[in-house]
Amino acid sequence: MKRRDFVKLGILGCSTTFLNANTTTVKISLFPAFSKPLPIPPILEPKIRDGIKEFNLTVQEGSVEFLNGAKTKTFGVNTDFLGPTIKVQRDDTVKINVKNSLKENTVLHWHGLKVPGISDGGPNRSIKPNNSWTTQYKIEQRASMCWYHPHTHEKTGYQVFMGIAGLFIIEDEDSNSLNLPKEYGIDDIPLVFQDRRFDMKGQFLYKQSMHDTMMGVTGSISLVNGVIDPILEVSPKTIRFRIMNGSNARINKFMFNDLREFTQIAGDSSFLPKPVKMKTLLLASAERAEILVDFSDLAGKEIYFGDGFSNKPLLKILVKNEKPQKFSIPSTLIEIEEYKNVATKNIREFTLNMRPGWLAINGKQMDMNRIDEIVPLNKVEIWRIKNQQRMPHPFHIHGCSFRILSRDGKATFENETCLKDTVLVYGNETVEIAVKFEHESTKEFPYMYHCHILEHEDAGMMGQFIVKR
Ligand SMILES: [Cu+2]
Repeated sequence: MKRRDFVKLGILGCSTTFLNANTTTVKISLFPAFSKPLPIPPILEPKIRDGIKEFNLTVQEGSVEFLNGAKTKTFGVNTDFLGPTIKVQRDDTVKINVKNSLKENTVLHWHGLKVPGISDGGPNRSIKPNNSWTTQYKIEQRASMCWYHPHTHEKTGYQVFMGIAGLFIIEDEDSNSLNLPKEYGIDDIPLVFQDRRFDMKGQFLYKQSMHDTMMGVTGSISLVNGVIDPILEVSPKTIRFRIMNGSNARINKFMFNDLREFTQIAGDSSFLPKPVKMKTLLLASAERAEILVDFSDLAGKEIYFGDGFSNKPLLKILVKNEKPQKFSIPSTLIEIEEYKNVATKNIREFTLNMRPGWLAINGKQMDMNRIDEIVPLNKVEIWRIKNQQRMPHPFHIHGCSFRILSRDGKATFENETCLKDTVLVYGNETVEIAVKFEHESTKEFPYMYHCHILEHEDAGMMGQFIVKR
């Protein structure tokens, strides 16, 4: 980590050379770095009818001035880009009406939610333009930050890149009773990190080549909650960040420019058993983490949160000049009893395959007319995921959460001892997980397992499975 470079970039902002190139007639430039406030996705208020929380989500076209002088065409949910946050309690019953106002098919998938296949929003549940889909399910899982995004057959990457994604926060008895910062947008702050590539006219430049399919689409411009280089103002106290890597393909190594220590308390699908201290946090596409950061030493000062791989500041944090407040982090968080009784004979193996132009799992590319696995309901199985290339792949499974049992036979990292729904399988690595499905999925509406590099998913690194008694 070249710390000095990171700090320097933070002050000077990014180069504007490319976007000022004189081949375009449109005058586009970056806004001055760290000039716009961080937007907080609003919490969507449900209508409550007969005890059911009803949410309306409209997937629509929009436009956003990400760059100075250009209106970028976008997609969003109830707005131009990204979507509102859904916040529910465990045991709530929710009804969600999804309306498609795009000119193309789409669907919303509830990433991380343990819901039956019929409600899951996979590619088989395609919503035509000007059509709607209503689904209803009960929230039966632990406190966590899940999310929703499209899962349209062969177009997931494009539609996510255009902006369709939103957070889905679940609270439960643990999260309500633990002593943690809980004021949404004040000291409990959602951060959706994405990267984008733009063309000379300031439009998103999605998949262009075989290289994009193989490496995944990345861009040199970073967005946090839909804004380039935002600023966040906080009090000099401990702040909780709920972080999501919402990029199509990029892996982030999150860190502060002064290399300060912070504490991870939760991952994809639950809190950790106990807090884990760290200076860098690695998240692949679709992974989430909650961290606590103590800013009590920084009253009246500023600090940058950024990515150590690209050596780039992503968020400027201004700490108010107020009386600092000390906070003591709980020493333990939750007990995880899930998926302990593994029947070792139930091992299911998934090998990730990659050749130029061909991405597959167990030698088969995604086929909507083929069911790849039939999995028994309510039985803990071991799934063994083998990566035989150098490129890491984030492997995601619908309709469940799981525990990571091992990486190449060794215990996984301490900050992955929570429940997960996506696991980064490193190059030439074999990961074993313990997983159980508590809902059924059918041939008509099967669950998916896939690589969450969305260009890999769309190119065939995905399979379908049924869960039945
Ligand atoms: Cu992949």
